[in-house]
Amino acid sequence: MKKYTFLFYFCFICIYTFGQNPLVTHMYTADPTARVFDDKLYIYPSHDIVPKPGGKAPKFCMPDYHIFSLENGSTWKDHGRILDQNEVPWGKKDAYGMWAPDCIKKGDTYYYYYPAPPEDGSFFRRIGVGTSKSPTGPFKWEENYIAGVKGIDPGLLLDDNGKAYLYYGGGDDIYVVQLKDNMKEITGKPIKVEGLPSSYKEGSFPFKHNGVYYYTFAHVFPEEGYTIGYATSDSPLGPFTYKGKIMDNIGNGTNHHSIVKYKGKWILFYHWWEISGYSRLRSMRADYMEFKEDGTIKKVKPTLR
Ligand code: FUB
Repeated sequence: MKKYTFLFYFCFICIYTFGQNPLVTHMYTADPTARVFDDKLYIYPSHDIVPKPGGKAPKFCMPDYHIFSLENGSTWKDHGRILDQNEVPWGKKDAYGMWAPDCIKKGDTYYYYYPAPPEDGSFFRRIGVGTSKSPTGPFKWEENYIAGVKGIDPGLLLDDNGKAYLYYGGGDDIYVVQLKDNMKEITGKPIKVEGLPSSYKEGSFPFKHNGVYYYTFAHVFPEEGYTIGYATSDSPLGPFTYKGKIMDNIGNGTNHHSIVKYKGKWILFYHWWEISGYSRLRSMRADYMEFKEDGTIKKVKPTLR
């Protein structure tokens, strides 16, 4: 191999260990929760579809969930549909409301959390959970939603001491609650996440870095629209201190993200709508993210077209 060819491939591998943006093009994917399990990168996104002609389109048309894994550092493998809206034991049928999910591993079990509209048709979503011995399923779905929890966008944190926390909700109703060891029930009452800016909107994603708890989220500024921001705390239960933006607004509509360390580098996963040109048919993407020495996060400049 010639010297320059080698250099080209070396740089390519260094720059893109997560594939090319948008990450998949055969379907619309949004709200990407990335997770690294046993050194392998997975994404647990939601799925936007085009509403049927003449059908009543809900705000977002989201019928099911797929899981993706990164193969050979470049290709995202679609492991197929793992849950359809009409298979949710406690869910409203044909509601097209399968919003942002999350998945974590505790011991040798994977726990998949997802919000869906409940059978009684009430406005607030409930959060269901399924378990599997594999990161790509199949999952065994619990018959009932997690009691005591109402809201969207579950974000999970498994602390070093084995305690797990569920963050969820949108607008002013953003909560955190500890889970029991079985990961399917809460212990104690959910408490409001304190210290967030009033611009807080949705999209919880908590993680821990160098002993600090980072709580990241989407916030909306009237003059700018959706941006991704973060706050930190010395406790998973807060209160948090707002630290600023991770990403500026990249157009109208939503943004929803996750952050993982993979092969020694931090990656921010988020979504945009470069394929459809329509904010309700989104495509997941990723860009590298860096911390400054003081633990604050450098703003990410998305590699848009
Ligand atoms: O994808 C549906 C909803 O839009 C998500 O739950 C929010 O975070 C926003 O991305």
